[in-house]
Amino acid sequence: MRYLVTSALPYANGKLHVGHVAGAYLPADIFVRFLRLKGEDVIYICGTDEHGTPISISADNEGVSPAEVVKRYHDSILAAFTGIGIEFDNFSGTAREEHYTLSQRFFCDLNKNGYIQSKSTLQFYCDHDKRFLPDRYVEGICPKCGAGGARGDQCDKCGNIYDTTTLKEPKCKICGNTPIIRDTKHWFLHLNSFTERLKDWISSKTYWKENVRNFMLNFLEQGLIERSITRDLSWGVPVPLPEAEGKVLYVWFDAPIGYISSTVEWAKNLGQPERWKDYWLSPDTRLIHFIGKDNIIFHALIWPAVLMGQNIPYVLPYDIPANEFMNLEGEKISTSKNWAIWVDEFIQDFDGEYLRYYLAANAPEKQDADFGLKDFQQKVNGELNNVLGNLANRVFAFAGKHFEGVIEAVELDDMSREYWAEAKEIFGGVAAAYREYQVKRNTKSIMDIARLGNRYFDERKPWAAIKSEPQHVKETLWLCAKLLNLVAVALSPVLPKAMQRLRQMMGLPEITRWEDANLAEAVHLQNVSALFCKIEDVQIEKQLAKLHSAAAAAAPKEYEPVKDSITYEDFSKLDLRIARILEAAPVPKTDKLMHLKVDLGFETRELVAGIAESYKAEDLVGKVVTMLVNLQPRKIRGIVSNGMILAAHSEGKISLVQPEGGEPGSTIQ
Ligand code: B3M
Ligand code: ZN
Repeated sequence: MRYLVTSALPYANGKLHVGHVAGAYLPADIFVRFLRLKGEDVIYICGTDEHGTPISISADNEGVSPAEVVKRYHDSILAAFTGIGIEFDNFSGTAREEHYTLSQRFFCDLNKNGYIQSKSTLQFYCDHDKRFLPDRYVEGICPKCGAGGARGDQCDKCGNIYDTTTLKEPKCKICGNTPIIRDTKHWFLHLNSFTERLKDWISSKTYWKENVRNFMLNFLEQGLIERSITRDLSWGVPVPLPEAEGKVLYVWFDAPIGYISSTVEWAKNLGQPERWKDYWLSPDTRLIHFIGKDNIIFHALIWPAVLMGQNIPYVLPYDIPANEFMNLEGEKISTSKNWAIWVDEFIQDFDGEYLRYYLAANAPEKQDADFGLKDFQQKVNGELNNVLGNLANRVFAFAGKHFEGVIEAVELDDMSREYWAEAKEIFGGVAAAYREYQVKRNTKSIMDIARLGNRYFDERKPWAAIKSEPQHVKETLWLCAKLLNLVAVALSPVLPKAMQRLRQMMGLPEITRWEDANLAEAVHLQNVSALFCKIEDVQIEKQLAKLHSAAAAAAPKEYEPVKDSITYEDFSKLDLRIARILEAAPVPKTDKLMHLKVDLGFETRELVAGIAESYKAEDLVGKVVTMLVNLQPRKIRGIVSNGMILAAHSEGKISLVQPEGGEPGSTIQ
């Protein structure tokens, strides 16, 4: 038997936050590490999801190519994973050539087998930008719940899907104009053809998590509708049909194929290009997709249907452990509101393994969980430090002081044997729970072993027995060493680095097998140091302040609160000059922005000003205006804007501040 483990492909459109890690990545990484210890054949595959409209919208806004956005976030996401010890066998991306070819093959197979039909549909079209506006390119008011920010055919607020033509007050995301509705041809996956097969297949998955299995069975009961799998976009996998020029595959169609293309890439890099088949085409494989609950339909229904419709007998998912969400300080994590803890920043301030521990101990397995910074501190200090760190510390210190760091393997007395039996029983449950993805339960059980160790040490009072009963003390230390080693192995999937260090301090080799938990020979302590450090209150206060100020900075501003008055010194930092406009041209695809070239006397400069709604380009040329010249240059829509023109704003109208006299370059004070 082989295991092929995947985690949802993160969109290459933003940084990684703790909610992502808790849902789809850490649980998978822990599972894979456990299987490896058990000697199972397992590969862990992932990559970035590099298509979809949010990516092309970001690229448009920044004036760069989608490939550039994708590359930046791919690298940032991978670095964050590495920083918290999430190790894939391969981390690819869906904009790679291999992925395009494979996705097109998937489409062709479904098409040949009669599972795809084309038909003409109504879509929003922007007459100003001369393009269709799929998915997030249009925003309006949800016809079902009245929430703003609803997409063309789906509202994120209420989760409803509706007919595009019913969206209220639609606006083009690029230019803000009201789009029109136009006819366009699209290709649809005929999901209903798979209903019976899906029903049988899902019904047989009695071991699936309730939330996934029942949700899917209910969904199937309601009847499956066809799903559009193409879009009018330029960024994506081109639809491989001559009559589909200018159309690409829908991001959710090609994304799961990324699991396969990433495995193909893995095999190639390994120098064994056929190796991927051992996993994807063998009925012996257990394909396990770790995802967040918002991705269930795609993985448990549409993706299996797509696989069933292929000419090649791909394996179907064996299990889909979907996790619930992780909130932050009682509120939903939101990237747009900047209410998130970003992994790359957090691990600058705290050990990445502390984050792993907290997310494991507080995993959103059966219900939504909450990330609380004080709770994080409490778990690190109260459990890692006070329970496990304390046990290691007192045992090592005692053995160092009285036995020169050597803990002999001795015969255990009855009392010690009872403790050992209790610990072994907990340990036995840990292996079974890892197989069932119960990480939260396991961190608790393993801490219970350490707690038991502390209780035992207290009860045995080696400090009182050292003179009179040295054998008793040796037994105590030996059982404590065995318990510490048990914990090291059991907790190593969660805290690979710290547990490896614990073993090193005990003079033991790297943990490679689950059986390493059975300590049989004497321990020679070496390079003993504290296993964990406590988190101070000030660190948490700083973190909370950072979180709130980042969210406040992202919040829309209704009005500017009165600022403190500034000094003359502050004012004198502003280098204000007279400038004459030499050239003006509206920035394409925007309503507000004007690209200007100005004469400053000492040089000519270019800048972007938000005045296009109030001034025509031809009326601007020759105007003498006031300008802030020592502002840091900023890229706006791909143009480097080097300064700022002053203007009065009143009731939506912008009026340039024009001096009565003065030559270009004259200072203004
Ligand atoms: N990128 C959605 C998400 O991050 C999506 C997962 C794809 S898995 C094939 O929620
Ligand atoms: Zn538009």
